[in-house]
Amino acid sequence: MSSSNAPSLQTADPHRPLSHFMPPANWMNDPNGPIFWKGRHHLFYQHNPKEAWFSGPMCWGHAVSDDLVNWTHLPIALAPTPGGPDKDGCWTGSAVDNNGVPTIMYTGVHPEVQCVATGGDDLVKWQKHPANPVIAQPPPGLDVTGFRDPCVWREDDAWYVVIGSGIKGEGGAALFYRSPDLISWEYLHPLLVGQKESTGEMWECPDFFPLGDKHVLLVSVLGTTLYFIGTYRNHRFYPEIQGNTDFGGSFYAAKSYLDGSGRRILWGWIWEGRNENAVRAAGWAGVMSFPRILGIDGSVLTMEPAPELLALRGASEKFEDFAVAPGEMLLDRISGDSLEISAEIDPGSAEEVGLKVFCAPDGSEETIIAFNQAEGRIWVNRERSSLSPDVHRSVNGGPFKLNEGENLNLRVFLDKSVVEVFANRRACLTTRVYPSRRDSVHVKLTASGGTARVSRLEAWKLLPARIE
Ligand code: DQQ
Repeated sequence: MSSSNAPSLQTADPHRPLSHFMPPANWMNDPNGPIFWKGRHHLFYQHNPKEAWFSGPMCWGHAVSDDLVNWTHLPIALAPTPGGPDKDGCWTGSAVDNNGVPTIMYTGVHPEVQCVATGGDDLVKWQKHPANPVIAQPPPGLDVTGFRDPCVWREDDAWYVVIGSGIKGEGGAALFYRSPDLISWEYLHPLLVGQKESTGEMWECPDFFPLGDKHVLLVSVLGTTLYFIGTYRNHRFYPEIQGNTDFGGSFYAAKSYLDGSGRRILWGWIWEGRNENAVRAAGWAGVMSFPRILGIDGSVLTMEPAPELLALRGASEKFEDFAVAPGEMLLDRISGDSLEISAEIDPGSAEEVGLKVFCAPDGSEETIIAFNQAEGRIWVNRERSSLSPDVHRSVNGGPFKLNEGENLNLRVFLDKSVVEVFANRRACLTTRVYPSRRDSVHVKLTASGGTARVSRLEAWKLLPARIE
């Protein structure tokens, strides 16, 4: 089956990203079952191939890459089977290597049940298992808020899965099962149950994996992907630390996998930030984040853009060792709506330092990335990012502190309507902005309450990826 109704790439659209992965057209949401298979990265994703909206039954779109940057679209991997347990959609799940047999476990709707499909060696054609649904209902006796998004892995003795769920009145939950063969499943217990007041009542897209000598559980809830770092022992998870993978308010349903060199790579869905009419008029929706390499540093989940992204660096400009006095400073040698900016800033006596991007010459549009050292907070402000009435306006951020003597290290990627910020490897902010003016391309630095010092600031044109 191929992606139907796909117009040509809309490169004339000023807001359509050119360096991030997206389907040729129409709707995309969660990354699904990323897998490193026979030396190549396969990315599946929730896709409505018929419309630029979450309105039709979901399929698994599919693409493959040799380098995490350039992608080849492949035919749709899974589509609903009329009358089958996935008749209303093939929702999120995982892909694993079952002794040489590529196997997907995913959620069929409605109701939410778990299904299995096996693939050929090229991962292009998939057969749904005759035993579907392999898990036909939530564990008896549990009053759940949902039952979806299986995350599957192999341990020495068996296959294991956690399924996104929640206990009504109590909190989100990751329900834990074991199987000898990926088909017959035995419920064990919840791997973790949250408290609805702080971490919501329905955990979507759980992702559970070892990292260093710890284990990490990701859950997507309340518009963000949270992480828990802890210890996994005797099939029980003991969380020790909780954090947020992204403070920008536009990064969701994050899902990871191991590549051939043992790197844990994370993808997330960057959703749109404008109204349905504007999205439908554009004809596309949803962008895949840049791949992040995960690590643990002390008590913190570290996230860095994959080094492969250096291939997207074009012509550059560099500034070294200068002061930013209170007020704002135009960086007149840098401009564009496709840029990577890397800056090392000593906030010095400044209470707040900021980087403004997508600035109009008259200041009528701007997007602000700012850090306030007194408040210990970092955020992205898109309240004045666009003069268009169709866009979402918000300030999104979270707690962030520098260690004694540490500078603020920012890596910022601008790709038309995507802003992805990496701060000191331990905080990320992803957002969407849709400047209405073609000349909203300027970059400024700001300081308030004192003077900051930039030891290095470099900017590169962000080159388009080859996605075809
Ligand atoms: N999206 C999927 C669900 C998942 C949600 C459906 C998260 O499986 O819970 O497209 O964005």
